[in-house]
Amino acid sequence: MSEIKLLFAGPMGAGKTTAIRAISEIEPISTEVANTDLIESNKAETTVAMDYGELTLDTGDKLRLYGSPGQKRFEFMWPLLAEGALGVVVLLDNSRTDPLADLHDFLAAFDTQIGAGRVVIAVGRLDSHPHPSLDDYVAAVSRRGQFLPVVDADVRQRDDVIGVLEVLFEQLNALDLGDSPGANEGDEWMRFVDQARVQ
Ligand SMILES: Nc1nc2c(ncn2[C@@H]2O[C@H](COP(=O)(O)OP(=O)(O)OP(=O)(O)O)[C@@H](O)[C@H]2O)c(=O)[nH]1
Ligand SMILES: [Mg+2]
Repeated sequence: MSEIKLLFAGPMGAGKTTAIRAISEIEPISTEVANTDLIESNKAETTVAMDYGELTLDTGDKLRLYGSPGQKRFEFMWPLLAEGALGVVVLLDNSRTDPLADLHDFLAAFDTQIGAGRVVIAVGRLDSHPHPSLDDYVAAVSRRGQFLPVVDADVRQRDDVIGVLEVLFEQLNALDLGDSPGANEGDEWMRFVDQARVQ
């Protein structure tokens, strides 16, 4: 039995709180307050500290799901929340003003985790806002000399969020985890990926 920490990061309104709510088996702990920055994101509430949810696998292994606050003024919290995380999901929102600029901000913020192969990018609202395309994201990542998976997801859909975690775990499975957090969890990743597929 093991406990695995994952972090959902990304800009304001990308859907970190929504994604955790979609898959958590407990009522998520959230720190929402009224959103006063309606220009940045036109939604009623915003996270000011973190989200927390849990997902226990059939094996008994527990995923501890953390979500970061998206507002730039909370940027200092991103590395704190990423500490000890086995993997990071960066959620982007294609309807924002400049999603490729968001991409670069978050690639910079999670440079260490990307270098360690622990990051996946998930882009939302591609159906209503097809540009930039997933290929544009992949090209922007590779121009930086980085490599990581880029997928599309509707974070309101549980299956989509599970699908993003599958991609993350496939990526983690390919790593030689050495002495890092979750070093002995390779088998659990595979089991998780298998389970996730049959759900
Ligand atoms: N129409 C539409 N809405 C979406 C889609 N994906 C996410 N949303 C909505 O976008 C909003 C995302 O809000 P949150 O989950 O609070 O976003 P967040 O990333 O936690 O934002 P902060 O905590 O403020 O950083 C929710 O109202 C979702 O229902 C989509 O594909 N289409
Ligand atoms: Mg939030």
